[in-house]
Amino acid sequence: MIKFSNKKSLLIIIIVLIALSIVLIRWNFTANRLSDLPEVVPPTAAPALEGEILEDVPLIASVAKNLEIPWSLDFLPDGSIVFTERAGRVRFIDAQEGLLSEPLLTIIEVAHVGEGGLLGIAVHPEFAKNQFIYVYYTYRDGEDLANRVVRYKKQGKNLVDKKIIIDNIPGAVFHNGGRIKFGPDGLLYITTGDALIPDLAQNKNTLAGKILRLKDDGTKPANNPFPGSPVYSLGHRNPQGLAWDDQGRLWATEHGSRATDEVNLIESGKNYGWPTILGDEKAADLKSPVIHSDKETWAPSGVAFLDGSLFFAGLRGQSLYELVIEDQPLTLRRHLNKNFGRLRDVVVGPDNFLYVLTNNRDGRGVPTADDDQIIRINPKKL
Ligand SMILES: [Ca+2]
Repeated sequence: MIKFSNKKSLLIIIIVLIALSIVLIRWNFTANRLSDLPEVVPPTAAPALEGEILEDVPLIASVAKNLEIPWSLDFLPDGSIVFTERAGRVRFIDAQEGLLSEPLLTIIEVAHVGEGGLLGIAVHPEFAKNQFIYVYYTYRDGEDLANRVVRYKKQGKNLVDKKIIIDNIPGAVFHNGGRIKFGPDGLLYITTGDALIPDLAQNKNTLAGKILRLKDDGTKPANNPFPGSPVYSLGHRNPQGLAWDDQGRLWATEHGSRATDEVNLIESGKNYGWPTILGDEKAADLKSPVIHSDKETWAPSGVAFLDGSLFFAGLRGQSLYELVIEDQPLTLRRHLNKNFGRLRDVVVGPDNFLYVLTNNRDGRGVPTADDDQIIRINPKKL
């Protein structure tokens, strides 16, 4: 038995134990991490590569490193990449020049608090004509936090002509939603969180806990389900992913409560149940998810559709999940398990590769020297 001669040796033992725990926790987070990836330039606007060519390229390559909490990315018609960093920077990977060291824009009024900040980004489907880029961010509204969608015009290496598309979306330290995407109908879809007040999700008269739909200038489409309202669907807790499949159906990922993360098939005017039902629970006029994580936590964020599968980024799950929606029953596969830590977004590039954002610098993960990163995945080798 060890006898402690004095308080000093006890203190030394405590310090050693704390240091050992920190090393073990770090090791647990980083043991499976991959590094020294081959580096690639952004894709060109060339047509999608043929399958046989995809067979010859590596599974994983690095597009950009040493980023700070990137949240969302999108492609311009020439293959350049525009992406957000949560603190407020809109950054750019030029198809010719690569990653620009200076942001296109730093949005000063972004409130980078908790899970809030500069979140979603979307390039207008007719960017070649109008140079419009849209972002979603959290800002301070007096004592409160709120979220808005703003449109800019890209002019050279700057964003100019700010126009507010929608604002006063309730915000909070957590549950801000934040994904924005143009649908095949040319309309802008926006996910919003419940701003930590669950009942707001059931109230059609607030913008919290919804998927919203607007025209590109911020006006309301005449065929929205609730006349005069931007609300497209309701009853959401914290949806952060949107993708359309090859049949034009809209899918959304959503952070659940006590695990039970969801993948939902979104239909106009439907109610997705939060906070009335969870997991497999059913109720009249409420839609249950297509699949949920039960007791596991995926913490799903961005989602993309490719070749019969939905791919979604897992934060807590530290994985790229693949839901094969062509299969009946549905199959869920897990890729990149802990290889890159927490994942925030996944987008299909013009080359049909998957582009994935890591999210290891927000204080909830353990960053490696490369983090945060944009990595390119060859889906033919998954
Ligand atoms: Ca639900």
